[in-house]
Amino acid sequence: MAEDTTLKPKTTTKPKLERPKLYKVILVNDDYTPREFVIMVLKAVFRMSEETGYRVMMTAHRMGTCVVVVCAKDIAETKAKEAVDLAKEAGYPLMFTTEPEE
Ligand code: TYC
Repeated sequence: MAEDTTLKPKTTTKPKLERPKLYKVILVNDDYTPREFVIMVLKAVFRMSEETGYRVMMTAHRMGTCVVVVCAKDIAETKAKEAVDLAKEAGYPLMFTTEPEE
């Protein structure tokens, strides 16, 4: 019967898509890579200005590490590899690592 029809409130919810985790690219200090080379890599791979590159390089030089950029995992890994490859080609031990943001 039509009178028995009860209208139920819609209780289904759209499954929420998890926001993809962001990753940090981290510049690691060493005793051998020239300062100018570090700045060149930061400018070439991470599109930094001379001034920002200098500041990031000096932060890693003084503190041991410096976060270069925070971005999607695949981009972080590609950029870190590009930067490390440039250093390897030039014979420097310069390291960039990636890690998930908290
Ligand atoms: N410590 C290096 C030097 O004195 C310069 C340098 C800075 C190297 C930052 C790596 O991530 C780095 N020549």
